[in-house]
Amino acid sequence: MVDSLPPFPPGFQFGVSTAGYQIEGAVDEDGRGPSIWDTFSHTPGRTRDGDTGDVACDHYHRYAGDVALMAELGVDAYRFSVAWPRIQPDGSGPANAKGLDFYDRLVDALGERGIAALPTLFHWDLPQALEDGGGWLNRETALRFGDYVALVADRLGDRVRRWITLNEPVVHMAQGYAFGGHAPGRTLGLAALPVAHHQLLGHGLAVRALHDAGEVMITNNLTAVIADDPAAGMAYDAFHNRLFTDPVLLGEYPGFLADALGDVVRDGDLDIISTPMGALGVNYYNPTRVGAPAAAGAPLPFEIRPIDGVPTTAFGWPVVPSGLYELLTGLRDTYGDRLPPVYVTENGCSTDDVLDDRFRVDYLDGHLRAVHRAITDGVDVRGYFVWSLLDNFEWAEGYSQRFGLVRVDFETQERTPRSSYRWLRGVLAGRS
Ligand code: IFM
Repeated sequence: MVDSLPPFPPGFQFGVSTAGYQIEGAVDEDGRGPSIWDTFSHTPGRTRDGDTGDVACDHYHRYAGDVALMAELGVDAYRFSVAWPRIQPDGSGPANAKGLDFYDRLVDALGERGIAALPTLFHWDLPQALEDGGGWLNRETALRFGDYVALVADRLGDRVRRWITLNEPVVHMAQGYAFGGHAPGRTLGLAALPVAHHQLLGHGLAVRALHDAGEVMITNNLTAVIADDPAAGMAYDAFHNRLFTDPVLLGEYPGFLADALGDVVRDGDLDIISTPMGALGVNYYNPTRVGAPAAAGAPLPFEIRPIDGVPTTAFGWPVVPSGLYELLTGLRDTYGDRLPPVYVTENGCSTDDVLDDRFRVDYLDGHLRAVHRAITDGVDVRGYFVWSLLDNFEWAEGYSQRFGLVRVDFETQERTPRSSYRWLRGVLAGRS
């Protein structure tokens, strides 16, 4: 039994997060084109047990029931992602009306329940046709992204007032293009760096396309760095965090990364990338401990080390709620008044396949207390979103990692709320 949480400021938003390819299924319906994740998950050996997102949680057909689950939970907002290949099956050209219709229905269903929609415009499911042209290694993809965002804003902008441009560009660059664990499965090492710049350019163009459409933010996976060696710590912080946050908030890249990017960055790009945003999204799961590389001549100036002596999630990720406090106060200390209001747009854990998920309750309780402490100490945090509403397709791990407040039986699609769902419902109902 955990003590009740301290009260959050009036207007603080509680929500849940999901992403298109992880829950929607219906990959061949209503004109949707193939994405890099369809290709990747259908390539033997790429995902655990060969799992794919073909059906996932069948949310495309069951969204109304899922919205009812959110309403019963009592959340203020729902973060989902729009699948680019539903809107532009080939990644360019006019909108596929049926693709937009789905998100139209979803946004209306949310509105009827008084739940604010928070769409993410890119959560890794790039249209395959764009990947065939180089994906995010190609500057053109950023321009195409700006066009696509304008199409979505045109259709949903009358009801959606808050948007996320990109989800976790660092993970998409590192896993998708540098190390190959995610789609599109490229293993370019440091040669993947242009992917960071082109995603950021796409972000900036999206912010401009959304200029009349309310509050816009980018969401990265940020980590608190535990440095065994100061130089290694700074290097890791630059690669993982500042490579993405400095350009959007300060209009510049960290020095050595600016050098590495060279003429990938063209005149005027940083002005576009640093177009003022209304907020910053933070996805936090765990801190990262780094030290100097053991081997001389290692390709990266740091090595990642285990964090001992703390609980770990089913994924093996260390549970350190104070890392979220350090991260939030660190952002304030680094960026000062350049830091816009912050939303924690993802936080959560995978657990064993149980219904009585006390581990998740403790995880969420601890992290919400960390957010509260950061607010008390002056960080302007405006919301917190649990990852995730439902068990879902956890990328290369397929269906083996369960992150849901609600259990999903992937054979029958039955949804069963877990203890954490009831706990959160109690927290939300208890708000004054
Ligand atoms: O499932 C992912 C999500 O798509 C992005 N952030 C981290 C989650 C858990 O790994």
